[in-house]
Amino acid sequence: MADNPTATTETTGLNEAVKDALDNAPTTHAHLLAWVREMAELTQPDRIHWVDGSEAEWTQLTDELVDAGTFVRLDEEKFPNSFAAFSDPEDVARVEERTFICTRTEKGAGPTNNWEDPEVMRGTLRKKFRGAMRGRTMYVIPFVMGHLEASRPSYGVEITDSAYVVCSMRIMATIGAPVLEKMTEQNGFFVECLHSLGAPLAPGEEDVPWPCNPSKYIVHFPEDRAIWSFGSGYGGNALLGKKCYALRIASAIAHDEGWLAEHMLILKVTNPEGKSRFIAGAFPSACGKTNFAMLEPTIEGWKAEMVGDDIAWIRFGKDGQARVTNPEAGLFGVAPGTGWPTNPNAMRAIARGNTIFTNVALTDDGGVWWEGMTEETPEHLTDWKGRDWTPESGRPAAHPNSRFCTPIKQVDILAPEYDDPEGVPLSAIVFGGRRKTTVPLVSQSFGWEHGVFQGATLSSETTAAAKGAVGVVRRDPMAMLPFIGYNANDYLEHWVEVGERIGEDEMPKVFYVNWFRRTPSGGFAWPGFGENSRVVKWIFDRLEGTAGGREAPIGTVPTREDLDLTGLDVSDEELEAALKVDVEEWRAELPSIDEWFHRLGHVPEPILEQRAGLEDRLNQA
Ligand code: GTP
Ligand code: SPV
Ligand code: MN
Repeated sequence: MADNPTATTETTGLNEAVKDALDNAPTTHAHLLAWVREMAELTQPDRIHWVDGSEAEWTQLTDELVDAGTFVRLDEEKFPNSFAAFSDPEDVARVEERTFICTRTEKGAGPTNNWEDPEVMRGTLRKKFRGAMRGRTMYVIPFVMGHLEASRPSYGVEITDSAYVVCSMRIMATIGAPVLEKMTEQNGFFVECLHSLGAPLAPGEEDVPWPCNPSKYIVHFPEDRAIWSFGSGYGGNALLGKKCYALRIASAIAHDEGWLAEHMLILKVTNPEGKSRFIAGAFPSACGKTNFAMLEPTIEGWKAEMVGDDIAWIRFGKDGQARVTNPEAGLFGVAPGTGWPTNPNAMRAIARGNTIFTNVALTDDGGVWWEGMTEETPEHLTDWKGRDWTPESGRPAAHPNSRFCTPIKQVDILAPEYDDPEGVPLSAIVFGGRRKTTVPLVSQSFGWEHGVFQGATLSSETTAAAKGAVGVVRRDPMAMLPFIGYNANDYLEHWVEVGERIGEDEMPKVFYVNWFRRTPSGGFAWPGFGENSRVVKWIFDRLEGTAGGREAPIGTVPTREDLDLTGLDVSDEELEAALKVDVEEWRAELPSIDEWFHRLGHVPEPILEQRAGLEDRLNQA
């Protein structure tokens, strides 16, 4: 120590403000206090702010973000209490190639995740985080995913140096003083979520509106239930309660405890007789979950309400009944394509205000705009990069992964059951992807294992929700490829085992949809959005045992007569293209399924049997 007198002062010493914040912490939770102190010693913030989640705190932070140039305050009449943020152009989406699952063995992370030894990774990250919060405030956000009144609340604490993250977390989760109080009282376990932008400020150095670091690490330690995220301020990289906790860490917990943490929307459907059912849907990122969850039925007498739009925790009662909750309190929705004609429920929620927009375009009168928001394109905008924009600019005004972050309570079709800590009974699981060919509008699986096979081989064209090429077909098991916090083979095995444990009769029925199939001339074969209620009706009536269907090699599919097409404006060619099961197209699918299974390496036997069964049925067709 004597040789290196600066070691204590510079790397572990804490300034008076920080010491004070630790000594006067609003909690006696010993583990939390010790962890915050240790992280402060590592990251060296100028100040610590214990986030209480209050209105006054929101006002203070949003004012500061406006002053810093991170937020633009929107017109108070159009979007009350709402702000637009613009990220660094290199920090616009989840970074899958920089996302790691650090289990003790490489096998633990499996063939689909990036892996590093946890001790090696902690060493690497300690270097990255050392001094990373210099010149900044360390915010400590106590939060709960799901209900604070749950029998075992799912606590987390995010430490972050981003006020944008604090404001976004306040929308997306239940945060602040009430959570900390209960967590302290129960001495509750919490998931440690450490986040830094990785952009320390030297004394006197001027800040930028969107600090971040080109070197990014989104790291999970599932065995320790801990998350370390470095370098990005955007979405799922930084709002750690969402993908990192409620999917990656929670999926590992769910595997240990016998339940499912899934990338699914939850929809409540009520038929004209007043009977309600709940349906969950797993579609990959930017493939229609939020829109399906907020569907406005176009058929007489049917009602749809929303429970969740992105994440579902499915537990099984003693009676075997699957019950599902949405652990989130907000929507972090894709802006482009969200408009009055396609998703009026989202537009109404946003118009209530209290919303943070990121990477959308600004109108000249203090509003926001994105492609697909209105039928008419404004004549002049400021694009997401802050440049003048006109329809002649020849580039999108909003980033394709631009988002709105809005409290879920502002959704006026929110089902009252959203607030039930026990969750709602789940009748059906719908898988879906973005496929131009092959996959028909809807099919029903022959049973649980066949449904697991459909999910395991779910495929979709990639989107702008993650960095990398867009439009490439990839397999995305249960829409969870980027979010499984352990070995994907074990994950599939877990799905099979849950079905065996609960029994076929009690399990939700499984369907597979595709809203994105094209006609030979290139347009969408199916109009989608509200018209998807026709598919919902078929699914509902299949559950009731009242809808017809024909057995195709891939599952039971509706004929035209089985679907309610009253008043639907589609041509015969379009309908044919949407519904067709083309045996040749499906045969061509087999090698790519085999390639995928080869990559997985240890696909559970029942799923391989389903693969063989599909081939047999295709050969007989
Ligand atoms: P994440 O939030 O990334 O998980 O996305 P998501 O699955 O919630 O997707 P979202 O509902 O936001 O839709 C993504 C894009 O698909 C938007 O541009 C929508 O307009 C478009 N989309 C959604 N549903 C349909 C549909 O039924 N038909 C067509 N053609 N497009 C759709
Ligand atoms: C997704 O990509 O599935 C999202 C957006 O919902 S993010 O929160 O960035 O993961
Ligand atoms: Mn999502």
